[in-house]
Amino acid sequence: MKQQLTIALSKGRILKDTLPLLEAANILPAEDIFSSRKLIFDTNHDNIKLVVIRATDVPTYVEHGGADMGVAGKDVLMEYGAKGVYEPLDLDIARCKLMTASLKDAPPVSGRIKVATKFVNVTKEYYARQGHQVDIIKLYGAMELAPIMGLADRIVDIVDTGNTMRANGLVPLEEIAYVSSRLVVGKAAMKMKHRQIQPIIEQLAAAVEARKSEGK
Ligand code: PRT
Ligand code: MG
Repeated sequence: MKQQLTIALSKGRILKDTLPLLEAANILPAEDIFSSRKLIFDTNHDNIKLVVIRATDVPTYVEHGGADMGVAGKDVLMEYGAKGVYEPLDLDIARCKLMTASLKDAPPVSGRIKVATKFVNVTKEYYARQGHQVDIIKLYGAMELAPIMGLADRIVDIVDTGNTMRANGLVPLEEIAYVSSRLVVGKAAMKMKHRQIQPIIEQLAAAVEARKSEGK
């Protein structure tokens, strides 16, 4: 008998790059995810369901077994510090960098650096490794605004083209991590549902390779 399998997908910008990979692994939602307000979707397999949730909630669902596997950005996984999940595959989508940044002509900071970010854990760890004392200011969005308003000396945020930072008079300084989206699998699921999960990992890996050789 086939066991039920639930895959947690990050809604937002990762989703549209995730669906073609799932399709290449022959997992197709039964209806259009983008035009629906549902949170749970049937697929072309009786035993496979998709849940579409906030990116930051994906590791939580997968670690606690609310979903068996999922797709999340490395930034989100680093910040969550997921110990209860395996990360068997780099899906090579939604690539970007986690960087520190400051105002373009910011004078050097003397003493403790004030850093605004939503990546509190990653930021703490990064500056600790550099031997810097920092005060972290947790924000939930629009980190770019913080230095402009005098709230912080630095920010830690995601950079892709750099346009957002440039438009706000900021310059990226140091790269903390390369980010792309990863397939994650719960430790319990990997053990109990290995026969179902392993072929999906392999098909997704093949889809990632195919996409790479198309030069995407
Ligand atoms: O928006 P919400 O709070 O619900 O959740 P979220 O922000 O976590 O979700 P979403 O959909 O915005 O992003 C999900 C994931 O996409 C992130 O966790 C990253 O792994 C990945 N990703 C890839 C990005 C970007 N590229 C990206 N450019 N996430 C965010 N951005 C933002 C960035 O925060 C900044 O505001 O885009 C802006 C920078 O882009 P450039 O091109 O101007 O440099
Ligand atoms: Mg967002």
